[in-house]
Amino acid sequence: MSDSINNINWYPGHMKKTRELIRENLKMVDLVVELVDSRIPVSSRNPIIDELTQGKPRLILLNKADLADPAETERWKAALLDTGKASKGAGNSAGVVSVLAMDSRSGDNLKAFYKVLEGIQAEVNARRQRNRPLRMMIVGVPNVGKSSFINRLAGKRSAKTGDKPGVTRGKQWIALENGMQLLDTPGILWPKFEDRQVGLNLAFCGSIKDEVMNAQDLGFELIKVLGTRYPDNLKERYKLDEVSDDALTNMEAIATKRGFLMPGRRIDYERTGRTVLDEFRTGKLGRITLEPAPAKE
Ligand SMILES: Nc1nc2c(ncn2[C@@H]2O[C@H](COP(=O)(O)OP(=O)(O)O)[C@@H](O)[C@H]2O)c(=O)[nH]1
Ligand SMILES: [Mg+2]
Repeated sequence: MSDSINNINWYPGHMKKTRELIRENLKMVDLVVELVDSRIPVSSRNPIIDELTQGKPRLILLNKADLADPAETERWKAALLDTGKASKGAGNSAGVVSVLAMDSRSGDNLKAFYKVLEGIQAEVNARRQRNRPLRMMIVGVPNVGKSSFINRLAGKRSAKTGDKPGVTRGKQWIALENGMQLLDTPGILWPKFEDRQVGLNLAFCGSIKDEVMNAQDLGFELIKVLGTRYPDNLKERYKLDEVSDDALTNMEAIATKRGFLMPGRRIDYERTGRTVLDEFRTGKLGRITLEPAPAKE
């Protein structure tokens, strides 16, 4: 289900257009649901999301939680809620109202999501003269799981509703099981490419094309991060006697254990890198969060 959008380069003109489109869509919704990758909650966030959604309550979903370290996800939930509250602007800016872990593949935690929505609906109703179903849109960078999540919500019960008065022509609303409405097209945001580590993190998670770096180098960079953050996972998965401070030593030990050798017993770095990347992405290396939650003050 990978998106062709991943091939898009985000030029300034492109960003401007996307920003305008999201602003237009924002006028029609009561709530923004921002999807983030639990394994890289910083790198998978758009830098201008706070500015873009100002004035709208926002719900952050730490998606792909099934692949992330549960203890880190708990810490991230608290940290993102704190910063979301701190980033509240002046006036009516609502900011982050809730942060939830989510697995869009299994639909795990969907109940909690609906429960939060109902709380927000009650607040919105209290402010309004006339009650009407909550409307929301989903935003996030490519590959974070927007389509998967929408499919989860839409399920079998879903019925696409046609144009409604006051709704821009051509916009489709998906009716959720509780009667609320979801804009069927998510807002696709760009990640912040300025930082090398952000680019690496997105590539580790398969969120940007592998061509940005060959598997040998990218795999090496991942082994470097894992050696510091999750040495036990490396040790266990590849039956290493010990994990070294030196990433190259670890890479060679993995290759040797797996028999990734070429004629003359030369190390096949390419295959080793590809294997570690693949086993990280599919969760075979365990539940891993690459970006640690900030320490509590
Ligand atoms: N393990 C896991 N994979 C997910 C989850 N959500 C999405 N994916 C996978 O991530 C990839 C990108 O998902 P997609 O919904 O196309 O992302 P989009 O670009 O934001 O629409 C697909 O291979 C999905 O199967 C999740 O919660 N857990
Ligand atoms: Mg999609």
